[in-house]
Amino acid sequence: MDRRKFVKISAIGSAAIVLDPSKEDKVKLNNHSFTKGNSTVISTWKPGLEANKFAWKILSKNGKSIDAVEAGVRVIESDANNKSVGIGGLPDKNGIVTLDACIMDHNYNCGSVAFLQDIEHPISVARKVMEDTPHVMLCGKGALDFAIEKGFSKTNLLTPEAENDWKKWKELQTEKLPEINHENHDTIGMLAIDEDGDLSGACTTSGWAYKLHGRVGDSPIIGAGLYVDNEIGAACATGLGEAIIKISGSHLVVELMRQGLKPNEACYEAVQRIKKTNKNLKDLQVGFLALNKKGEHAGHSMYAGFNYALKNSKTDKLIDTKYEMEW
Ligand code: SD4
Repeated sequence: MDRRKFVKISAIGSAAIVLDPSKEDKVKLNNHSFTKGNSTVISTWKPGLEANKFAWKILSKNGKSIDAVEAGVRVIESDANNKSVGIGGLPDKNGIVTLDACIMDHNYNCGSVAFLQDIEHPISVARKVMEDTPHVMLCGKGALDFAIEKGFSKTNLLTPEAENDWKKWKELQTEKLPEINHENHDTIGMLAIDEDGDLSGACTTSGWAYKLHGRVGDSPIIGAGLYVDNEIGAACATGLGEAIIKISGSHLVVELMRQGLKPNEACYEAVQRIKKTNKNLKDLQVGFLALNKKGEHAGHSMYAGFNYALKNSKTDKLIDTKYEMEW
């Protein structure tokens, strides 16, 4: 979409809101209504195919989207072969696995944990933060203590394979971090809409491999790694968290949809914003996913290779997104 058309759409949107502030009419105007039978789940990268199956078990029985996204991403948190999430995630510079996760429901309720250690399911701790505390975000030792108090048990997250990879990296005697690129992505962001037309999302990761101890990425930050607005749609992000945080990426995608953009246009615009706000785009992979109230979905990434898994009553497949550049 060209800039002029986008500005025109924004202007029409604002004028209509001024003329008719009723929420119902605004939603109708923007054509953001949900039709029964359209419940859908999408999630980042190929492992999302497996995660979606578990989310779908809940959605297909008229379950809530919040339960679906939690159940879906937990599958990947438990997958020791996935080097970007939960058990088996690559550690930080000091050889310690630290996890980030967040969850958000259709009522703007959200919960998040960052820099969490020794807990297999950060997403479920994030949900407890959302449901059992007046806070949104807990981190580090405080998040761990809270998890233990809530009955989660400690687990060693560093697998021998991940430890070996870390040792090899150490032996290179380089301070250089591996780029977040097509080889070391798998963070899972998942968005779902249920039969009541309610949207939810979840995002969970072990973050950037060999990051500085204490580094937190976009994934646990509401508005950066994930955002859900039940009137409009939901979005999540994967890739270089530092670039995503700078533009509040997922919130941006949802707000662009509020202005009338389709999911593909909104994700495209967010990637353009990353282009504008970063001087060096070499190896700067980011990918956005969006799902709107009608169950329409899309993604867009900076570099080739980003894909997302889709499941609904009609289909179960992996979709390659459009992108800006080849590697
Ligand atoms: C981060 N966004 O910690 C995450 C990394 C990621 O696939 O998405 N990897 O910056």
